Amino acid sequence: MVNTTIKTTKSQEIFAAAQNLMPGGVSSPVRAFKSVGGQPIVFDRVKGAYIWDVDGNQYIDYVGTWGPAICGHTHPEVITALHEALEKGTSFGAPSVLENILAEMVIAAVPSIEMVRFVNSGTEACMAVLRLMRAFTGRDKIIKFEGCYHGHADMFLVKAGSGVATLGLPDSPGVPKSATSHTLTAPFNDLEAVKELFEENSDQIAGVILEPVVGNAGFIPPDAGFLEGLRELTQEHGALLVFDEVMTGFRIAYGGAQEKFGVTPDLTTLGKIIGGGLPVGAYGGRRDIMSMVAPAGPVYQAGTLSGNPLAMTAGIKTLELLQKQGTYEYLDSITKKLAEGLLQIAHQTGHAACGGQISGMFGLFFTNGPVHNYEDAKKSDTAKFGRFHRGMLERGIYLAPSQFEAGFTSIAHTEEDIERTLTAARDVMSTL
Ligand code: KE4
Repeated sequence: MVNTTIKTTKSQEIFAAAQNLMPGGVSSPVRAFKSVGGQPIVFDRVKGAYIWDVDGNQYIDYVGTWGPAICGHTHPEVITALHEALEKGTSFGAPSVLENILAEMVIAAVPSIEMVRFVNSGTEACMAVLRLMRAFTGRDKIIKFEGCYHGHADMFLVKAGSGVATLGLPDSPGVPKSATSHTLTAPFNDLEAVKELFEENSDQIAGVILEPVVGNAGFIPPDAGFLEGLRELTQEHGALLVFDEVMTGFRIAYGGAQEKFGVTPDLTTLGKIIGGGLPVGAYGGRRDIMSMVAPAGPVYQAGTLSGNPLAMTAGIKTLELLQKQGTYEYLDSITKKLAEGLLQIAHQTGHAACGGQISGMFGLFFTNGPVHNYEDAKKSDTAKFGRFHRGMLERGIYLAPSQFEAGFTSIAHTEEDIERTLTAARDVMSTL
């Protein structure tokens, strides 16, 4: 039996104090462990595939600060580059060559992107891309998919995923009906539903935005033909196709899900990995559309720290590291071993479970499945997921604290880490 008692005294003290200072004691809801129960862990430091809490407990980290740490935390080459950049300043609020360098890398990598604008978060990127879609087409309505999360801007908080799904807040208070009246939703992987929405709202739909591989309702890949079908439908109706690759960008493949699946959208949003762990977001796409963004065009969007030298530096170095030969083959191989191992153990220990992985992104649902959309995902035994999460935490494995999130590996995770994780999973699942 692996040691199953961890000391969390300091975590508890710090989190208790935090709850008096910040709503829920956190800077982002999903961190509060609401859907998995128990005491959130307060962390102190990270390195490679590992994270340590304030009580000194070490964990194998499969959250990776929600995706950015694909090269492992505090990669020495990223840290060195940041030290050098720090000496030259933390923010200019003015053009820097670093923005050119990262922009060139993003444009070279992502099939849909001919021009790009940097912002400070995925939420900002999605907000801006929505405004741009509407300006370019002169139409107001958009289609999003149930369970997909595109940040916390009002117009997206309709049957959203991630923390919204976790907290059961599909339509958060404070979001006026006027903000969401143009937001249409359909089940993920349901082309017929999208066709109907276009027929019912012909010539009014600016575009379709989706996570090409869903990570915010748990891990849900596209069914064969789904992305291609959306590409055809949007072209047929004069609407735009937007891939929100904030999570999948540079993770599913170096060129994102659009490279992996060979479907090129009109616009793409990015975040997470392109900032190497510093605050970043980006949106980009066809030159004729991006040329509408101020000051080149009339569509306004701005940001004090957009393109800041530290995020650009960390992003540049991270993408350089990802270009190394064999990166994505390695990510796919260790993550496949993890995902298949978890599934096999779940079935061997008598649990209904399904899941999968693509490259360094994976998921496990406690339901028979298959899971094609958010309704299917919601059939999962979230209480059992909570017990699984806690049991793995007690054995030194840190998984995303929600059934409605995806898991992430990095090039720093080793075969031994995967073996240790599967040993812990067997221990936990045999007692769930
Ligand atoms: P940020 O504003 O959190 O940088 O990005 C919003 C966003 C947009 N689009 C996709 C596909 C995303 O996954 C995200 C953010 N992802 C969540 C994790 N599911 C961030 C974690 C959190 O909210 O604390």
